[in-house]
Amino acid sequence: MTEAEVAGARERHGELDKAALLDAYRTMRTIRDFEERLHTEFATGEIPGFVHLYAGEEAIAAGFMAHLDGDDYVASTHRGHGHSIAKGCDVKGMMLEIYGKDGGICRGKGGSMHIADLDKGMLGANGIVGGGPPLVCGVGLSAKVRGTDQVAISFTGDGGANQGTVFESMNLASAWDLPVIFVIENNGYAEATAQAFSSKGIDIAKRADGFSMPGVVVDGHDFFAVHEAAGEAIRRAREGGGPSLIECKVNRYYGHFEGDAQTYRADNEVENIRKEKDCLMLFRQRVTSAGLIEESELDKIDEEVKNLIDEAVKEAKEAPEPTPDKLLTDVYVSY
Ligand SMILES: Cc1ncc(C[n+]2csc(CCOP(=O)(O)OP(=O)(O)O)c2C)c(N)n1
Ligand SMILES: [Mg+2]
Repeated sequence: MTEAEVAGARERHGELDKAALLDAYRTMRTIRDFEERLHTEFATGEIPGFVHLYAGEEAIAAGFMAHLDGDDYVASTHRGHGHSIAKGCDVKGMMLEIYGKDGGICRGKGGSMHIADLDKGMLGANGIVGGGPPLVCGVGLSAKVRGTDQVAISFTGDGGANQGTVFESMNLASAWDLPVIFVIENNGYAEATAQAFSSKGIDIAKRADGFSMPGVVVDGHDFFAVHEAAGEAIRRAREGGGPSLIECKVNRYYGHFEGDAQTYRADNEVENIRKEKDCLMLFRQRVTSAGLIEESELDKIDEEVKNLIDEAVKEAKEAPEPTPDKLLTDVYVSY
């Protein structure tokens, strides 16, 4: 990249102005409402398949995606609604998809765990734990060979972080200086297994040392902390400085999947986190106490998002199912 291109990229992804703060809040609020509404609707039995909710982890998706352009890439997980919304996927199209309807973002054939929109750089939610990191090595290599300043971010859970695919990808990304960021969303559990049962007590971020790349831990409830760490890693990747590992410590508000009885969690575990660490609450406190944004401006976003989600659910329920003649379309890229 020339110096002018680097300067341009810096400007594009620089400090948060008021519009960027409002955008970040809207993203987090949209994810929260989307997920809370799915929690209620799933209980009615109308939604097919598995649903894994991202509520509680919104600051991570919003903090990273605030730095991305439309042509940057994201590879997500089975808990992918938040990443998809933050990367700009159509919210109503996602709701239709989760309901398995014809107008869904993948024509109702993917469902919650396969939401993808390649036009938005969203490579997909992914039912394969540890499946995202190899994908970002692929698109990262492509961006490098084509000489663009695109970056690629993979999200992986604390459980997924122990998959061989993740280590292999970090090794290759480092050896080839790929413009890639490996994000670990450490919510303390892999299904019902607490992290202490599957790994020996060190921060996952320290594994970066083994691959000669920077590794940092951030509070995944704090949008500003995530945004800052993300900005540094993404800037480095765009400038040709290679990959990074960022571990975000966070909590999930609901079970592993909808329907999980969560007998493995302490009483009041989630209630206490909601009171003390909720990302929307922390964000609101910070921007209003600093005089950056009025409470009423955030309330207005809350209202607009509520209406959007109401409409999305209503439209998804009323939409037609795919017809049998569509059974064999979209199976292969060309056929
Ligand atoms: C390769 C593979 N192994 C196992 C599973 C079953 N599985 C689905 S989610 C999950 C736990 C993932 O935990 P983590 O990576 O911490 O993500 P979280 O659900 O906490 O977001 C497992 C074992 C899978 N989908 N794919
Ligand atoms: Mg986990």
